[in-house]
Amino acid sequence: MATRKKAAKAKAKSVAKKSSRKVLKFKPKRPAAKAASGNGLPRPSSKPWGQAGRALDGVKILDFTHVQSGPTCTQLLAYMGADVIKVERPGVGDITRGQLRDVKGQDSLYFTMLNGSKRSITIDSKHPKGKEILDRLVKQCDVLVENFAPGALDRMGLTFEHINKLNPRMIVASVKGFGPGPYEDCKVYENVAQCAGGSASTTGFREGPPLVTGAQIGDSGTGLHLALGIVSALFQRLRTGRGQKVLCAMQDGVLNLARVKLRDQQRLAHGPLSEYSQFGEGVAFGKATPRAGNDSGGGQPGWILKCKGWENDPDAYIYFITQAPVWGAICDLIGKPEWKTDADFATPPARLPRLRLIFDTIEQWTMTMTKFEVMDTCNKHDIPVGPILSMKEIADEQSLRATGTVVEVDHPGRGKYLTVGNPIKLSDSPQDVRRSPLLGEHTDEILRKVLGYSDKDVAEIKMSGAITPPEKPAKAEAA
Ligand code: CAO
Repeated sequence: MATRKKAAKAKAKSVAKKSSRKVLKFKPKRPAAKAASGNGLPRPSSKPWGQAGRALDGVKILDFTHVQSGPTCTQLLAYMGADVIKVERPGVGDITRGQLRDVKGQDSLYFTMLNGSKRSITIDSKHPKGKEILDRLVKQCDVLVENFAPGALDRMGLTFEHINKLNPRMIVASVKGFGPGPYEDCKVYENVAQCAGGSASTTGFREGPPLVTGAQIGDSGTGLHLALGIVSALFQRLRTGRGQKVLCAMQDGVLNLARVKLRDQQRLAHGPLSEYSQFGEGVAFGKATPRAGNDSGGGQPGWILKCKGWENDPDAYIYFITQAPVWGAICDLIGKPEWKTDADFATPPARLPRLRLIFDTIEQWTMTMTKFEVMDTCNKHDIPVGPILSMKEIADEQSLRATGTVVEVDHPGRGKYLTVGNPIKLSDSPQDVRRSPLLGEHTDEILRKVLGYSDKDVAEIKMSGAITPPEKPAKAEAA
């Protein structure tokens, strides 16, 4: 028995030796591999910061996304340097190309602002030749990202099993409205997710109906979560050598962003939420976390207050937080130094039932200045305030242009437009914010350069109808 074990061990050793010899025979093209340090990782690059490529250089994404949630994710990955190949239906493309159009006949801002830095290929995924091209793409890419309605990818024949068989390293990432459960088959849009994720019931004023927020926390928020899932799966793949499924449900993504309200739901079991204005106003709490208007979500009371010009400017407001450590400075600024020692105002618990009076008094002061003057004055005293910036002010803000958060790009059809660049800044990975592609702009290039099709193959593919819109039926001849 022992000798058999020994023999097996010796055999395994010789196989390992042989295979390692095999590996050694392979000559790396780039000297970087030679530079591996003792822990197997490459030595720190000697290139200047920002000149050693982008964070996701070399990662290929098969982008089957549409509308907003999925495209947000793949656009971020493209900004980080991934080669994002967007697959679109011939002749139609992502439905948002034509939605909310501002320039006749041109791709809408809805589309262009969510699909920058990508390449576009048109493929009919239900055409036999189209399926063949897609299989080739699956073999070539690292990640497939999709946000179709539940089951649509499977109906195209792209089940996880099929993909995994073709390319075991491929990561298959999906956005769906709901995770497994009673609603998993539902189609979901932004506001549905905001409602189902607990955001709407906790947004708005107590006396009014639930409100959705303008920030697209269901779509863009979930896309952002998905991007993190993909990068994590890519990192894990370095160890395991295999891909996996990544799923982000929009309901889950919204709930993750609304978690402080689930915190408050549990606190309710132990008494009223004393930092909510409702507490100070003596209004009883119900069974669920209520809407709290503009009350601050943290423990420090905060309200939105009018500033100079509010009568004509809908955005002449400032968010003002009465943070405890700067209470003395606030009292001095607003001309109420006596509140620093008055027992009714001196401590945070004493102030809670008097928030309306306090904020009304502060507002009398903020109304004497513009929101920017209030900000300048308060900043000197470390008082946390935030001007309510309109989208116009944001579009004109030069510091956002300087950091690449707002970027102007040029489009061959619609001219110059503003887009939101990468809000995540990496010190050694330059940003890659380019205009969105025209429908099918890179079909030829991808077929040849990524998938290796010859001239003859490409001609055949073009004839097959797999990458071109279906012919319009000939008009019936007049009887
Ligand atoms: N070639 C051929 N067919 C294609 C294709 C291509 N390149 N690309 C898409 N299609 C087909 C799909 O296969 C699907 O066909 P079947 O239903 O016959 O299998 C069809 O187009 C429609 O796909 P869909 O159901 O995803 O699109 P929809 O407009 O009906 O629904 C949406 C849109 C967003 C509600 C749904 O995709 C969804 O619930 N997605 C998940 C959640 C999500 O991301 N929501 C956020 C959207 S942003 O507000």
